[in-house]
Amino acid sequence: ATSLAKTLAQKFPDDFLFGVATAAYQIEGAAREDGRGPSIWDAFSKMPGRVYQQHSGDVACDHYHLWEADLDLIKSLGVDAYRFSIAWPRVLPDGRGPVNEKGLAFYDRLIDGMLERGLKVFPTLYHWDLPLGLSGDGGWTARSTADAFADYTDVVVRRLGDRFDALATFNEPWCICHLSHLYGIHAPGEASIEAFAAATHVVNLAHGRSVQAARAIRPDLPMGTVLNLHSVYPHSDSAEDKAAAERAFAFNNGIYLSPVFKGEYDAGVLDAFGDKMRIKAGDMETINQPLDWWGLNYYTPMRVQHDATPTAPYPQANIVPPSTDVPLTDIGWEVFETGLGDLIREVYARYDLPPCYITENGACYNDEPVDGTIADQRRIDYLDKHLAVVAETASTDIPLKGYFLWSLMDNFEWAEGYKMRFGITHVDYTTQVRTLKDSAHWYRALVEAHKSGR
Ligand code: PNW
Repeated sequence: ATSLAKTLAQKFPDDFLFGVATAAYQIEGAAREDGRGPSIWDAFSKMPGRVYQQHSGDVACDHYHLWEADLDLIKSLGVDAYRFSIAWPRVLPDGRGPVNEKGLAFYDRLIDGMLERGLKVFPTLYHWDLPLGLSGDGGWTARSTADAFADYTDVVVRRLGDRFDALATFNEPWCICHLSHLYGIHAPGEASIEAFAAATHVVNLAHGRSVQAARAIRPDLPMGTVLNLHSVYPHSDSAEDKAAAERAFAFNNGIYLSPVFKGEYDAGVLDAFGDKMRIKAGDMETINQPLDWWGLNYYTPMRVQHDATPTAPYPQANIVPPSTDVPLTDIGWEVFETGLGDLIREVYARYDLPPCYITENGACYNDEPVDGTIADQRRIDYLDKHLAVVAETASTDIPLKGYFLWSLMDNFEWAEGYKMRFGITHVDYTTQVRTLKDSAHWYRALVEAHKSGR
């Protein structure tokens, strides 16, 4: 395995950056400690039937207390950078108003700990833990939440921003809008076109407002956003399915890419949702801030088929579940590394984009320890295939600068609770013992070989 990792390592540009990623609610625990306010995920996870066995992030990986050991773990992997998120309800327990110094102090310690260990600091401002207090106004469906997000950005950047290497506003607007407000699968569990359309525009607007707020304090801070784009494929070669795939691209990707990078919504999106988006004069200019970088999260492709139902809502495209003869991870997602390369080429062809980091990629395999070893060869295979595509793409004229593996360790996998494991480190949730999986050893060998080769 080590010699294979070496061969792969040689294919990356010298200055390519390797990292690992996590998110606050998925690892921190300490949900009621040091003045943290509740978030929509604290509330959602306690509602019956929403999260697998009503698991919650109350304790998670107890990273709030074990952060030093966790930073040592990251350091031991030899990676250059750590991508994590800042919990808004720790900083502003009610979402707005009084600042919670103890919450800021936690990230202050964490960031200093990263600097002591020579790790680059890649925070994300919002990875889904909206302060519950903002739900009263309508959460992400309310324009006032974009104001609150800009104020929160101001507080964070003032206090911590001098030590950030790059700041992301949002993690995955698609999950915040589609999954949480249209399909109702994630918090707050809304399922309406009205909520979806309103949230989409408010999240896009909040991104622009946040970039402005951050730059007002630190004009040189490299600003970006993290998108989970979908590599969309038509289920068949029929003209109908191809047209459906194009609509699905606009509905799932364009709806975030076009406002941020072109300052407009695609025509199909406007026709379908424009009257429910409550767009005001000047909004599109606010959203369209030039960015220094952007992040792409990629796990699996999206295959779609024309939806012939006469009343089907836009984009009249059904997602076709993976067939049984393709490889699947334990969460049921198709393994298709080609989709990553196709997707990056596609979006660089369609948009004028700054440099890109792969901010998440990884696989869910639920292997448990056997005699102290976690033999997750399937994860190694997944990573090997995807990283080969990343290396190949990074050596073209596409500015692909780095890769963050999801995830440093097993954690609270949202609606799937602790059942689904994406970590390269195994977490025993009873003892909080972390054990490196074979994939962690493999990743370390890859990063080490890359370092020694440059
Ligand atoms: C991303 N879906 O989430 C998130 O950024 C991570 O927090 C998460 O742990 C990781 O991917 C693995 O799931 C997603 O259902 C969660 O389509 C669900 C979906 C997509 C992304």
